[in-house]
Amino acid sequence: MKRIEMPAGLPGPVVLLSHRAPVAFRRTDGERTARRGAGGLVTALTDLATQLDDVRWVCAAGGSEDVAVAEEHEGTSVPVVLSDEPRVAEGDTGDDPVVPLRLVDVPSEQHDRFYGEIANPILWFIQHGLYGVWSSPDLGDDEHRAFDEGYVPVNLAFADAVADEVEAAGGTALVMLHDYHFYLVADRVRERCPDALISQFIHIPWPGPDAWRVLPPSMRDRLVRGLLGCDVVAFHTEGSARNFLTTVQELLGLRVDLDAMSVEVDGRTVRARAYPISIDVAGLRDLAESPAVARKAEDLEESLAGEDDQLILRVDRTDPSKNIVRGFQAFGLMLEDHPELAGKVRFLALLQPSRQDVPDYAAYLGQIGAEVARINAQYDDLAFEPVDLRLVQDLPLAVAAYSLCDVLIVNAVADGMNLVAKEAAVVNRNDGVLVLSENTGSHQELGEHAVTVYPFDIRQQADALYEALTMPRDERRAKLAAAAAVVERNDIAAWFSAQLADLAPGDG
Ligand code: GDG
Repeated sequence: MKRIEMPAGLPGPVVLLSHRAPVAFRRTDGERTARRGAGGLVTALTDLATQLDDVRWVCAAGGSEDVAVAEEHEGTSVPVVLSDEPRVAEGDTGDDPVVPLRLVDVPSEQHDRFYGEIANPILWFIQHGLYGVWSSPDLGDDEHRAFDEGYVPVNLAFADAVADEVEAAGGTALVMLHDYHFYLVADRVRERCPDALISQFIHIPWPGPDAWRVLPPSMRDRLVRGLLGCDVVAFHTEGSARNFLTTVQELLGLRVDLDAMSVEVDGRTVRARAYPISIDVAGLRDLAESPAVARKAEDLEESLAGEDDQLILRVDRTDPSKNIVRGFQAFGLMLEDHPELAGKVRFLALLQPSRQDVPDYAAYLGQIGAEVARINAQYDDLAFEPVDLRLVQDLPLAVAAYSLCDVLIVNAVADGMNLVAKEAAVVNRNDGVLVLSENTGSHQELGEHAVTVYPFDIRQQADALYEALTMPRDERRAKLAAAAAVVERNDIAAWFSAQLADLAPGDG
């Protein structure tokens, strides 16, 4: 990643909080091993953390070996080398960056309630508009218990770990909290550390106030109040930032200023801001040129039948918010409309099974398989199946497919940003066309260089796929170049720098 500009005057150190850890310890054949944590956010935060002179990182202990490491350090921070070969730092570590990690362990039953019953199903569903409220959710004793005995105490445990780190640094720090798991952290940290500068980045959409009325005031007011402990509450889009402030106004009755995008709370100003997240362009291009990706690309090219054949791609977690089933339905409809394309177009879906402990997610994966089987059965006389569904976790394969595809479809019902669209734009070398949902954050930056889709309209998505597949080469090339330029301008370093600049004294 490019260097991040640190503006003058920020209080040190930086204290980061994310649910996922940048390293996962395991015990294999009696030996302790460690590997880097998965996921784009953790990778980006690792790049940030390793550039900062004074940083501490609070995150969840993910397994028993993480807990063992934390216990060996008596619950205090563990110095960890965050390189390609991560390890607990011992002795002289040379130039390798060492980051103190505070691995927070909470009782597993509490954690399951916090994560598997509130954050992932309920908050995720509300914030992506996934409920059909005539039938769900039903909030009964289990959900109330999950909130009171899971989400609340787990948030307080993480808040106390963050506050301990701030206090250990003398009470002033820049605290950067991440995501929907931790809505109750900021006001607790504020209580204990009134001089800390606190921001929270929310990576998923923030809907308007009415969406939050799915929850009773005892839950929703508490969540919103918790966030008001921040100095800055940050989102991917202006729309989410505005929705946050109108939620504050409608649910809590506070007067907000939509021109200044702020609200006064207990004599403090809380700002709502938008910073569209992006990717490490150079890092991704390096990966795209690696032997591992080249091998995957060769395999893929071999599996594509003829010279003129075209490839539609999607890369997603099997999350209902990604709208995978409607995407297949649209593809099926397009083939019915244009039978001449059957046997010429393949739809490669690289899907990572996600959150299979949540019943709606398990059912969704079943629906995906059924829809693919339905379409493929209609064309069983072709040389290849129209839909090539692969349930895999294989980043080199995904990047190889980004580089080769003719069309990338991202038709999410709602998506905070969607990094897949940005990644494909910078590594595609086939004048690929982006078919992009209007409900993604990335549509705000890339929409004019994409074919827009309306995620509930299957007819329109079928027509959009056809338009993308038949678009003249020149137009394809121009759109892709323009999309790539947008991503290059606003890369991940720019995302961090903009936030840090706004947090520095004098802004506001
Ligand atoms: C949340 C928000 C927001 C893909 N296949 C593999 C793999 N990937 C990587 C992609 C990409 C990431 O996963 C997916 O990122 P998205 O942004 O598309 O989606 P979410 O997971 O839902 O992320 C989203 C994001 O947070 C950041 O703020 O954009 O709106 O929902 O980077 O390359 N990674 C690995 N193996 C794969 O097979 N390891």
